[in-house]
Amino acid sequence: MTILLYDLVGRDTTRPFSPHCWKVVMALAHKGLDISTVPTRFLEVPAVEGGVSKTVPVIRDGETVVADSFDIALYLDEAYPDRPTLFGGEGGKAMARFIERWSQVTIHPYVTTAAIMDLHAMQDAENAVYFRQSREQRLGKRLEEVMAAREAGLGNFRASLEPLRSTLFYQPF
Ligand SMILES: N[C@@H](CCC(=O)N[C@@H](CS)C(=O)NCC(=O)O)C(=O)O
Repeated sequence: MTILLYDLVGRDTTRPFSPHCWKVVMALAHKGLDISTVPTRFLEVPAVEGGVSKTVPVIRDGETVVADSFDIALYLDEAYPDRPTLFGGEGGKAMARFIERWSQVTIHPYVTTAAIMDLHAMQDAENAVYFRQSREQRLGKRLEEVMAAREAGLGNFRASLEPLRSTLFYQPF
């Protein structure tokens, strides 16, 4: 059965931009499951599947609806044990959760602020207003000020990637 993925897009519906939705696309590909995407703009997220989540990704698999990229991965491994595994057991789940948290706490904040004006430019007029308001409220600054701090934050961000650089010494990815 085809799994439906609500995938975040801007003005260009062929260019989904949410890394959390990308993770689900990759998980579905790894498991060899068929996927059909529903291009979803920011302002459409609250109505997805009757308001099941404030964020995407959300999937529908038959009667089952699951939100949150990690929960979706857990669901896929449990629902499709005959397909290639995503976690390879409990140890893999714990390690994947650590990587997910590390990425959210260390990589995500800088990358999203560094790309903030590009993300804003990708939205249609209505969604651009929502994006600016919600992000400026969250960050306590104008988007232009967030953008202006990008260069100053680059050195620290590069240094924070050292665990990845050092891992690449031992293995290709
Ligand atoms: N923990 C969630 C985070 C998902 C998330 O933050 N999604 C963002 C897009 S990348 C979203 O839907 N934001 C809606 C909004 O800001 O209104 C997951 O991994 O699925």
